[in-house]
Amino acid sequence: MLVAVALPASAAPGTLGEAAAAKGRVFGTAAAQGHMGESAYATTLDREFNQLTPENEMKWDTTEPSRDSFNFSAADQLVGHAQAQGMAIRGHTLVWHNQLPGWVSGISSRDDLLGVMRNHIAKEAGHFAGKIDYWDVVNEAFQDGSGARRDSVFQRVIGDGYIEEAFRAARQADPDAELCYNDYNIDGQNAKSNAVYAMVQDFKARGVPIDCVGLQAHLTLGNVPSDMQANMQRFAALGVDVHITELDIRMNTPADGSKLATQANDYKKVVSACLAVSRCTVMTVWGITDKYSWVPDTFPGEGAALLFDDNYGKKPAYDAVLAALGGEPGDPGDPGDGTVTCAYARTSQWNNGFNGQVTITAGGSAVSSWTVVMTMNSGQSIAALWNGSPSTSGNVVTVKPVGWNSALAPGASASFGFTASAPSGNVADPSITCSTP
Ligand code: 9MR
Repeated sequence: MLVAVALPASAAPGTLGEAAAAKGRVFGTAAAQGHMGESAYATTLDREFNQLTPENEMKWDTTEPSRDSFNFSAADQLVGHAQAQGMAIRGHTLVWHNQLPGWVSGISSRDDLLGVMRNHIAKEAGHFAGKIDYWDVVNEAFQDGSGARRDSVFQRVIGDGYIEEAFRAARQADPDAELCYNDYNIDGQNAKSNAVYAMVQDFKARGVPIDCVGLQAHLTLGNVPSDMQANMQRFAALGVDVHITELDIRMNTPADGSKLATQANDYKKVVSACLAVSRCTVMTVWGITDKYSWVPDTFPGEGAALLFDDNYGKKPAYDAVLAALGGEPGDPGDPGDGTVTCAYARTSQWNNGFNGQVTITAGGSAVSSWTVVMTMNSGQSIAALWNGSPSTSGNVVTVKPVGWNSALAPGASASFGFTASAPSGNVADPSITCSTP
């Protein structure tokens, strides 16, 4: 007997992570432990990305808030999640002037600060050893414009040598992780990226352990450096990998169709430049959804910088990145393809009536809309219904969304409530089924 099996029309990968993997690359995102309880956040993370960078949880003020007293709990949770999902993990970051506790910035003795920095690296990189694929060992140590070293307690008190000391300590603590220098505004060729280039060249010549350079790529609309690929290529030629570590492309808000189209094209340029350089192995966006991006807090009036909108909807930039990676949209996960489940709860009751709430939850794929059918018991009728649009035929009430609660990301929920009038004493619950769209 022949069995027919339905296969997708095309076998092209349907998510960013799958598409990147098919090209031998990694596509990741920054993620925050504080949002992991939001189901659409975690589902989008798990579905689309195969690399995770803790957004703040591994920074010095979190991991060593007071001298030699370490707390890795939030980072451990993110690392555990990433490991369970088979994601690569970027450690971010061991030595940085920002999010640095006051007890460190107040140190004025060179020996003391060098000891403190080595201890921090030994304990933190040691704690995560074996789990981290890449470490941002030193972050943002150069100034914009001149390419001079940035003023920081490390630079002032230890001097130029602090960076290589940090890399040596990191190699000792975790010999298996790739060790990166990470910075912003070094995406194209300029005074700052020239200074980083000279440092990497010098480290390579002297055997200071460095394996990769992270181009953060916090970009603005329409401004992908035209020499980004050439810049990555020159770093690669020094014998290091190149990672795009914090990609986002911000615009003046609100977004509109034309800005989103420009943004999509910008994202495509970045991904294509990376794919053209064999040592550009990792691409990471700085957040999953525009809702939680750092951009509006730092640049008021700007935002909409990521691949998913506030409601986890895929933006044109998402489609452009997926296409640039060789993937194809239209696989499960696109609106309308998914299924829903629904749950009913009676929230209150009285002698001749009751209140109920129905919650509709999308499965592993997004849905564009949903329908709930409620069969009421004899003599019952709907007196009021909110957050849903009812139509009644006999004892059957069909409820559709009200617009804003129609589309659901994978794992996301919508609910509506109602008041039913019932004959005295007959407050039995309706039976409820739900479907898409
Ligand atoms: O996204 C991070 C945000 O939540 C923090 O408040 C901010 C504090 O400095 O750091 C943000 O992440 C930065 C990253 O660690 C280093 N490069 C620049 C990023 C955006 O500011």
